[in-house]
Amino acid sequence: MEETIAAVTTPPGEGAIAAIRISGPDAIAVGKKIFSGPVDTYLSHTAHYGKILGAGGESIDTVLLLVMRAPRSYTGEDCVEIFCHGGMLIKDQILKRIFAAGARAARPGEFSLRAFLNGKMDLAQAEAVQRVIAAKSEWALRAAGQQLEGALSKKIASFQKRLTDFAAIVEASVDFPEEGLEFATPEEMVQNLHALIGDMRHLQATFHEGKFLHEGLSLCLLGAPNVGKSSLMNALLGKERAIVTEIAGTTRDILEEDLRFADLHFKLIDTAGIRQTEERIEQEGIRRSRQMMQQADLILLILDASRSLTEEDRALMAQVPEEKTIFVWNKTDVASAPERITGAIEISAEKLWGLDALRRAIQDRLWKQGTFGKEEVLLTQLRHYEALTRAIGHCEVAVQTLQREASPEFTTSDLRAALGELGLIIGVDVTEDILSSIFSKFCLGK
Ligand SMILES: Nc1nc2c(ncn2[C@@H]2O[C@H](COP(=O)(O)OP(=O)(O)OP(=O)(O)O)[C@@H](O)[C@H]2O)c(=O)[nH]1
Ligand SMILES: [Mg+2]
Repeated sequence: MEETIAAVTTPPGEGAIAAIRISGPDAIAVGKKIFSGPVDTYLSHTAHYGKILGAGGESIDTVLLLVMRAPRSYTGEDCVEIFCHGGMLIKDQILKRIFAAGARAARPGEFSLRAFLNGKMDLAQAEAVQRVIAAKSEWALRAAGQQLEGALSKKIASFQKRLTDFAAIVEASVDFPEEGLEFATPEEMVQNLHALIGDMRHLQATFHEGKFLHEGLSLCLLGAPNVGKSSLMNALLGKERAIVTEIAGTTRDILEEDLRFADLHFKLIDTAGIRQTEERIEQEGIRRSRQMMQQADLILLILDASRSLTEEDRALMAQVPEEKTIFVWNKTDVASAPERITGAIEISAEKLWGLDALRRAIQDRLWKQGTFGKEEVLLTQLRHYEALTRAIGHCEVAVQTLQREASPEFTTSDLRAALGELGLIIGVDVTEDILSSIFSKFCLGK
């Protein structure tokens, strides 16, 4: 028998109204013990005005109480929700009454875990709940909302169906080898499987954008000393975050700030200017700048238009990974260099010139890079990405076996392994450990 659990579902602190959820087989009985009205007689999905009573029958608060009977509730269990005044003391006292009446405190994510276990949603949908709550941009919210509504689950289910059908053909041709050719030739099978792998890869490739939506994309300001990296950081943020001086080598450490524009969410990173130096602190800063060059999702390589390109500039231009770099020509307000770099965005961090063009260039780069911004199902969770990657691996082994042996029977175990991996995404045969690692990251009360 499941225990009955309860928690405040609204944020901590004071507010006008707070909500408390009680869920489990005794939810109605618990509600009846603490409420002024006959909770056990209330119809499902009805709201009732009354009082929460203390142990001695005194009134603790005037509330609205909502009854939702199983299975028509978030968790799929009997649920009672209490909307009380949002004072800390009131919430505490009501919770104490609820615990005294037979419920225990819900753990983080426990309501959603029960919703999953009771079949109200699959695992990918349950994971989306927290993403919807945590979404920091409209795009992130849209992707999480799609996942919550089951778009990803449907896609995974369609892969599963194709694999199952395929495995059935393979098994039939193993069981009835003489008629095997009637089901499918090995060439046809390879072709089918290739098509499926292609579609799975397509979904796999959306992970970069999906991850970006959730975590924010790292946007790194890189360049030689004194070119205006920190000035640009401040200009983009609209505040004096980083120290700016005319001394080369001002920034020593990595600075990181949240940046939002055009419904997108970035981690903007300022770095130490890269040059040869004997100074130990600066050397360490430069080492970190170089590390960022590798790790960042997108690089703005800043060049100084008030002087000619130096050896250092040219070396950096050659070193940065081209596919993720945008050249930025700064200090165009005092431009003296006759050179121009094709494709570079011309700005002045000091005069705030060209910032819109720079933002547009960043957006364009993202759009060009992938499926981002299109109406597609995105893979946003590492757990899903890893399972899908393993599934693809198993399918590829199956293709190789088919091609080598020209006999399908060796492929069935690989196909089954691939099916197993896909199942993990939507929550078939997942272990307790996986579940607890997923749901423990949820907010308390969700
Ligand atoms: N005229 C002009 N000066 C600028 C512009 N941007 C930055 N500067 C000046 O250039 C100098 C260096 O700017 P910073 O932003 O500190 O440069 P940085 O690249 O962060 O330098 P390090 O941290 O030392 O690597 C400062 O004196 C800024 O005022 C610009 O657009 N126009
Ligand atoms: Mg700096």
